[in-house]
Amino acid sequence: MMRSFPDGGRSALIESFHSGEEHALARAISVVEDQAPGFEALLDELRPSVGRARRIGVTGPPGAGKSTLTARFARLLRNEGHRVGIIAVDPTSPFTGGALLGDRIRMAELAIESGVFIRSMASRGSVGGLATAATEAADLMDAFGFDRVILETLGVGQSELEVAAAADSTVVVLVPESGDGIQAMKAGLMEVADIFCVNKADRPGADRLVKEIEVMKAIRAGRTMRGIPRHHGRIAAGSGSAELDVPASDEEGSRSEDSPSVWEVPVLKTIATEGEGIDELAASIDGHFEAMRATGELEARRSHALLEQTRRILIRRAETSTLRAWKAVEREFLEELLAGRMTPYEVAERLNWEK
Ligand SMILES: Nc1nc2c(ncn2[C@@H]2O[C@H](COP(=O)(O)OP(=O)(O)O)[C@@H](O)[C@H]2O)c(=O)[nH]1
Ligand SMILES: [Mg+2]
Repeated sequence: MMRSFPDGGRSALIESFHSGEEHALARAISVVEDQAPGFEALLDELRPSVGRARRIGVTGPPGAGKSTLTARFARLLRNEGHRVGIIAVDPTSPFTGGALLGDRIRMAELAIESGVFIRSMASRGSVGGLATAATEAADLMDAFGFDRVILETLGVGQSELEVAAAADSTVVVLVPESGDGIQAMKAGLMEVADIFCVNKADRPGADRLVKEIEVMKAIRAGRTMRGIPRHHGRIAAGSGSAELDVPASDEEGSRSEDSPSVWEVPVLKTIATEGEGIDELAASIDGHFEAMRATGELEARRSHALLEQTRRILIRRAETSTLRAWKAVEREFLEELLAGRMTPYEVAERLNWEK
């Protein structure tokens, strides 16, 4: 165990964590991100301090202005006296290093100016999935005492979307020049949106995009009324978790279009670079949270997120131990496989440790 905590062991790390030393938070996130030996025990010990932060997901296509918007929003929260942590899931490939650098600089400026804690995470290569790792980083920030945690993630790909969907409130950022709200619908962004933000409203076509989104919302609402639940696709889509769905408090059959329990997803306009519309965005995020709290949706959502996280942890453990065991015997089977004396299925059957 000590091996993974060279600066004095887990209890020392936890001690400096609890006394509010940021380097301990950074270290804890690294331990968790690397899944270093003992990382689960660390999370487990900090667990009693988790659960106070509001989590806000910011997602959308690359270049939509998510980081710019996040930085503005974080500043506003700081001015209101909140302690803010940001997790930027940065999927930028080495081929687009420019954008990555831009992000880093903007974020670094924000960190220095306003004392916002920022952590960027790679989006690939983590066993157990991105959403698990990002949620664990958010748990650490929460336990550390940040009362607002923003998760910025690219709205492309299921695992990135899961990060945003695991938040209490999810803001979907779109821009006029991408032109196509249709694209958003295809990418599954409609399903995760609690608030739409049409950024770069200084560019032509913003009003048209707002209308497009409103139309798609209406189409979706129509579908919802015919019995397709609004939130069931939210986290579960593609993750095979339908069987673990908690009973939804918002069963579609029991609510009507004008019921106060239905959150009307707003479509806001912002110019992030100018800071325009940020107050409205912040008010809307607060409004969403209060509405969820009032209707019991918050509890339902967090219960769902907890089950999802538990399921993912289970799968990660199975994957980790299977891979470790496989690595140990891989060579034994290599020849059999290559010579065609065994099929991959026979190998799998032989190695079925669960039996
Ligand atoms: N004209 C205009 N440019 C913006 C606005 N918001 C962001 N940008 C620019 O769009 C580019 C991408 O922004 P960034 O925040 O990195 O987008 P992200 O990839 O979604 O995080 C940057 O050059 C920003 O300065 C806006 O409201 N109007
Ligand atoms: Mg960004």
